[in-house]
Amino acid sequence: MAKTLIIGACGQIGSELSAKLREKHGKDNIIASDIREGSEDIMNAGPFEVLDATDFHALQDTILHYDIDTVYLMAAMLSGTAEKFPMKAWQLNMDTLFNVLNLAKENKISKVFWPSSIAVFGPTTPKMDTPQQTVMEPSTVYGISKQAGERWCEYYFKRYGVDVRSIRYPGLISYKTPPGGGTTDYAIEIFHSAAKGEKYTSFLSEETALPMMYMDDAIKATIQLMEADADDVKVRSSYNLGGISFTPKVLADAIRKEIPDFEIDYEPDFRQPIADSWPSKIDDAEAQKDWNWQHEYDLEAMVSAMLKGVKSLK
Ligand code: AKB
Repeated sequence: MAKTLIIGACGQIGSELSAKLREKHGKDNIIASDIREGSEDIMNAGPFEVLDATDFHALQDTILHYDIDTVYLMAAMLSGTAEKFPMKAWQLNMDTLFNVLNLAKENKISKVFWPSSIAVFGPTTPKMDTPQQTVMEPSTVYGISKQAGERWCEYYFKRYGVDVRSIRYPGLISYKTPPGGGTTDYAIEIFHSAAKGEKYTSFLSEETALPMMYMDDAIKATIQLMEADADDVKVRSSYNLGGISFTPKVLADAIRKEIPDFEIDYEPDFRQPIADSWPSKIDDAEAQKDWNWQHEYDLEAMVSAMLKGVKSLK
């Protein structure tokens, strides 16, 4: 069986993706890696490598050593942190992508997954039902790196035949591994406060609507896209992925259906202008048409899964 390398396997998406792929393909076929050691759950559940994917030779050595066929490049600096360290974010987000694309170009791997984001859109993009192809003038470092990355993915596909596939993730909501420095992180923090019986102070204003998705749906979409026939993958920049759309106020009201005395207040910070520049709701008709995408979790199902999950951590 061909082997798969996950870069950024200890992160929010990487950890759940590693677990799902190990369950599906057998633990020895999935090599998890990250820049540093992570939780025992990931490191002891199958092969694990400490790997800096900005180092081309270290990455190449790992790929040749394990005879890797497919790479999921999940390492990235997210929007909030990237605004604090612009050059570091650009370097991490772009160098890792070029390293992986160049190894694919040299036929050392045959398939690549690279995550893009709703951050590729900007203040001039239509906010409602944002189409696959539209105005894209991102105003954040993270968004600029993702938009450039999308252009490079498409270029490598057209020019060199690299089989690279990508999704523009909305804000992803999960409880198993904490997120790292995103603008949509409020939608996770809120559950931890609610489950502890604490008031939550949101760093986004009550009316800020953003596209979001429960992690199980995001993992399902990622694997479905990677398993699709190459001919069906028509978009080689990155696919829009919709999911659910809500504001902090709507989310707090949904939590109150299960925890009636839950309290929230609002103190918008530097992440508010980032959120204001992003779409409120995404149209994912192309993903539906090309590889039969359909999300499962609506707001109610997501809230109930999150509260159950967060409580189980205690
Ligand atoms: C972030 O908030 O930076 C990420 C994203 C939407 O890509 N969750």
